[in-house]
Parts: sequence; structure tokens; C-alpha cells
Amino acid sequence: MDTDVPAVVERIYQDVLRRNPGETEFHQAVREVLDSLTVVLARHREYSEMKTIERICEPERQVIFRVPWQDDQGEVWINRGFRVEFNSALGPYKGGLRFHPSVNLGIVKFLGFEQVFKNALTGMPIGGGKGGSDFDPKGRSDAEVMRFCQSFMTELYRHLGEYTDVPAGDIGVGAREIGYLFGQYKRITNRYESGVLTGKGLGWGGAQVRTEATGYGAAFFAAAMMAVRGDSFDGKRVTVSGSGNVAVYAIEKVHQRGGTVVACSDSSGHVVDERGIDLEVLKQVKEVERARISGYADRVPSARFVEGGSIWDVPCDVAIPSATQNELDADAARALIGNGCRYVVEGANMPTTPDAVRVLREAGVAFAPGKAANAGGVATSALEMQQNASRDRWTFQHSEQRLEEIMRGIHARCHETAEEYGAPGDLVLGANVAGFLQVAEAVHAHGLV
Ligand code: NDP
Ligand code: 2IT
Repeated sequence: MDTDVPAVVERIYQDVLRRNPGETEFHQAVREVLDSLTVVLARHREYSEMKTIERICEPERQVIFRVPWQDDQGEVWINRGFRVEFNSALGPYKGGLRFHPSVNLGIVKFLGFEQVFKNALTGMPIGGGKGGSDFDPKGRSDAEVMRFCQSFMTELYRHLGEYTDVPAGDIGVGAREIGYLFGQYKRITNRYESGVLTGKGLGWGGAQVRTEATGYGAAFFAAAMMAVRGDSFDGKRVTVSGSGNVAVYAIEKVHQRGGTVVACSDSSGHVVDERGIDLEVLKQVKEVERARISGYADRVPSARFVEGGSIWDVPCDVAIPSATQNELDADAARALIGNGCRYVVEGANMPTTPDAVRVLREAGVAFAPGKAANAGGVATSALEMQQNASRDRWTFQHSEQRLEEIMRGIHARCHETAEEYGAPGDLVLGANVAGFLQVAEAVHAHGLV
């Protein structure tokens, strides 16, 4: 057996490249985790002997299927559906579904891979998976979205189950889509299996705070990070990219904690509002009307809309990228640093490029990786599963308190693990090592499967 740890890690990475050609986002996610694991392999020979890392890098199952549907004019469309069941060592596969035209196998695999470690960090009994489709819900009627969801679930249902695989939302999949997906699952299986999906409506098995959980959780994580430095949100200028589920509730919690979010965005551009983003208007424009972000500036006199451009040029103390992968590159990082930004907290999955992370680190900016900072969503999904299993309902206040405790716990675990492994303050290493150790121990215990 090779005892040169860096060489072993490099060989694993080269193998991943060779076996998954063209899946650049997946390569990127694997590289980042592997870079943190050299310190672990040096202490745990058994994980090299049993090829534990190699097994964790290989999904347990990958499902790709055809999703045919008809639009309101009767035209036929064919989309591609995916579900990557990555790792079930800690519990049923758990992770969201993304509907966006950019979805492909590499993207679903990067998200599934990240999910494995994120879910482990929550301390809840959930494995990791992810799915979705290259379907674009933008501009589609409710009836079209419903027909698409029904066709998607007609194939996916056979792979799901409350003890097998439990999807939820992600980009392009919110309460409306979860409703249609659940209805079709129930119809096909003739089972009211509440725990098969999370993010359900509050009136039919959904949990309080699941809607808010990812954004609130990212703000709680940021607050814990600041507290270590004797700092808080009070009086801070904050920018939050995106204006979807994660962004909206990150903004809400930052405001409740005394910060001011001065900018947010969507794929068409960003709005700057020095008086602080008005959430009622934002929700009306983005959630109710499903319109473009410029609609916010049309309604709020203190706001201006910047078409295209980079939201990271807007001066801030704290940046919370909450839109999509690789949205914050090295140039954006330099712009943030030039304007005095001190904290970058990932609300989205892998929004910061590896180069940008290096630039931020060299400048001493505190950085929180998504698999730790955005884990509040899936953690609250696990609380939803717990409530479904016990046919119980918790109050908003109790659920929010649980979420805050979980986020503080994840921060503490990442922080302590980084110190233990000789990299104080490095939450990327802390999250990767702590998440990996939890999964690896279970994988090892289950034998060669
Ligand atoms: P939503 O669909 O609710 O919102 C996505 C937002 O990001 C929209 O404002 C959208 O703009 C913008 N966006 C999406 N893709 C792009 C793109 N290619 N370029 C620019 N802007 C883009 O999704 P969520 O808020 O749920 O998800 C946001 C991020 O958070 C994703 O990375 C997701 O994986 C991650 N996440 C989500 C969790 C959840 O519970 N929902 C949990 C943990 C992480 P537009 O409307 O113009 O497309
Ligand atoms: O990326 C994520 O963690 C999510 N989209 C939420 C997954 C979930 O199962 O709640």
C-alpha cells in the first residue's frame, strides 16, 4: 500500500477525473474536499486500506430518465430527469431537486457529493443525494409546471420512500412543485407517506421554519462566526446575491439581527437600496408575481436597478452569495476586499470559485463554506421527517430555536475540528474533515458495500 499520503490523494483525484469526464463542477467539489483530507489519511491508515475515500467519491446509484410533457398549446417537450443517490451510510438519501436549464449529471453529482458531508455535519440521520431536471420553469403556467412534475414523479417514485430517498426543493423547486410532486407520488403509490418529501405545505405535513431555514440558518452561522471575533451583525452593511428562497430569508434574519442588506439580485442584474431591501416588496415581486428583480426598483423610490454587472462591486462588510455555483470569482473577491468586506458566508452551494476562496483567505477575510453555512435547510428537513414520523407538529418558536442550536453546533464543530487538525480559523478544512470523519466511520463499520 502506498504510504505517501499526498500521492494517494492525487491518485484518487486523477481517478475521479478519468471516470467522470467533463463533469467540471463535480471535479471542483471533489478537489476541495480531497485537499482537506491529507491530514485525515495521515491519522487513519484504515481509510486508505479500505479505500473509504474512493468509495465515498463514487455514487451508490445514478438514475437518469426521460420526462415527456405537453405545454398549454399541446406541443410536446422532452426533458431529462436525474437522481443521484450518493451515500446512504448515515440514513436515507436526502437532498433537493433542482429545475434549471443548466442541470446536467455533473451538476447533480457535485450537489450530491456536497450534500453527503453537509448532511453529516447536521448530526441528523440522513445520507446524501440530489436530483433535478434541465426543465426551465420560467414563464411556464401552473398547469404546465404541474404536468411536468407529474411526469417527473411518474418515473422517480419507484426510487423514493421515507426510508430510501427523500427529496426536497432547490433552485426552481419550491412549495408549488413539492405539492404537485407529492400529489402524484400519493396517487401512484396509494400511500400517504408524509416523510417521502420535505418542504411540504404547512397544512399537509410541512414543518414550521422549513421555508425560512436555509436563509435563517446562514445568518445564524454568520452570527456565530462573528461572535468568535467579538463582532455581530449590528450596524453591518450586507449584500445577498439571489432573490429566491435562500436569499429572501437570509435578508429577513440579517435585518432582525441589526444588519442592513443593501443589495440583492437575480440572473438579470441586481438592485441597490441604501435604505435596506424592503422584504414585503421583494416577496411580492419574486414570490407572488414571479417577476424580474427590476420590478423592485420600479416600486421602491430609494432603489436602483443595475442590469448585468456584478453585485460584488457594491461595498459591504458581509457578503452572502445565495444564488448559484461559481457566481463569485477572483475578480469579485478582489472587489469585495477593496471595499472592506470582512466576511463571506455561502448561502448557495459552491458559489465561490476556488481562486476566489484563495484570494479571500490571503486577505484574511473570514469564509464559511456552503456545506456548513447552508445546512440549516436540510437540517430542518430532517426535523420535518422527525415530525412526520411521530405525527407531531412543533411551533415556529421551538423549530427556530432548534435550527439556531443546530447552526451554532455546526459552527463549533467546524471551528474545533480546524483547530484540532492544525488549521485554526479554516472552516473549509473544519467542515470537510468533520463531515468526512462522520461518514467514513459509518462506511467503514458497514464493511465493503
Ligand atoms: P430559488 O430558485 O428560490 O432562487 C434562486 C435565485 O438564484 C434566483 O434569484 C435566481 O435568479 C438566482 N439564480 C439561479 N441560477 C442563477 C444563475 N445561473 N445565474 C444567476 N442567478 C441565478 O433557489 P434557492 O434560493 O432555493 O437556491 C439558491 C442556492 O442555495 C442554490 O445554490 C441552492 O443549491 C442552494 N441551497 C438551497 C437550499 C434550499 O433549501 N432551498 C438549501 C441549501 C442550499 P432567476 O430567478 O433570475 O433565475
Ligand atoms: O442543498 C440543499 O441542502 C437543499 N437544497 C436542501 C435539501 C433538503 O433535503 O432539504
